Amino acid sequence: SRTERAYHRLEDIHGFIDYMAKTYPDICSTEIIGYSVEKRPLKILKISNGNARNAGVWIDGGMHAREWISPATVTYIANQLVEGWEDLPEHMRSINWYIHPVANPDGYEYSHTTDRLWRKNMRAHGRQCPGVDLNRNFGYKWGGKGTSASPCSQTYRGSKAFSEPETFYISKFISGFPRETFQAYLSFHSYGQYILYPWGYDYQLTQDRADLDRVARQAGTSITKSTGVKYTVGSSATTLYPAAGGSDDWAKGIAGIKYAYTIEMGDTGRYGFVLPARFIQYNGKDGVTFADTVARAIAQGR
Ligand code: 0X9
Ligand code: ZN
Repeated sequence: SRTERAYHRLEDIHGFIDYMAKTYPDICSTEIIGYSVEKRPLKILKISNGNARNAGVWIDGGMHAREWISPATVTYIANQLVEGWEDLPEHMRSINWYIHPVANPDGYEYSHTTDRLWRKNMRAHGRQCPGVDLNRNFGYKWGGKGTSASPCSQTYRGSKAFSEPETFYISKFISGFPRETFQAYLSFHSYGQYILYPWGYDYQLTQDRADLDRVARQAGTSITKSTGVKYTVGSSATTLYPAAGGSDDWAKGIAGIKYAYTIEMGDTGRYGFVLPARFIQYNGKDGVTFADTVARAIAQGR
């Protein structure tokens, strides 16, 4: 089938999710896990062979409004999983996939209509600047390094952990499952071509750093083999900068999800956030390779 070469508005992405659930009811279903500050639905697509005992993998995109390649990549992954389901390797069909392409729907729409480089959500603060950085609002080491208490900052952490519905409902949804359910939490961002693992809040590393690093490097190698694109692998704080309150740290530190990654998609800065749509296909393929690698690691139980 024809590959789309355009960035889509929220309505279209949600329409795609609904279409998937309608067309492939045996493996797809949708759920609204909550509503954003401006009351837009927080909509996810579940893809599964129906076995409730499967390991779960959470994938989100669009937490930062201007990172348009992220929802595009996540939507591409969903499409490849569903359209190619019968031909997928067993390790990918025995995962329950939970896919949330636009985690910041208000900001995403604002970046289309008003300010292309908008990052945060659309929380109003009276006469002060609007917006909370959702990736500083999660409840692990909230308020630490790389976060700001000023509403006008691009990295404003919010008034308290999970003050924002967009982060609160993700944590609520995941916390509603038995603790062993989710084995991976993949958060897609841009840009820079990095595969990052905890911690983000500080330079320390996790006990199982070797596992996180090995799977990340496997993914990086497979990606380079398939599209030629290179990703830099390392912990968030050491590779990028320390920043507390990220979704990945919460997934690892509180939800107990083993494979917690933030993937910074392309490019490395030529176009940055304003990446032309002709690059969607490369990024989409790389996203699928990443999901494949993580699913394989889960199947191997390490
Ligand atoms: O700063 C961020 O939130 C992410 N980079 S971005 O350019 N997309 O804004 C990196 C987040 C890495 N993870 C943590 N710091 N926990
Ligand atoms: Zn981001």
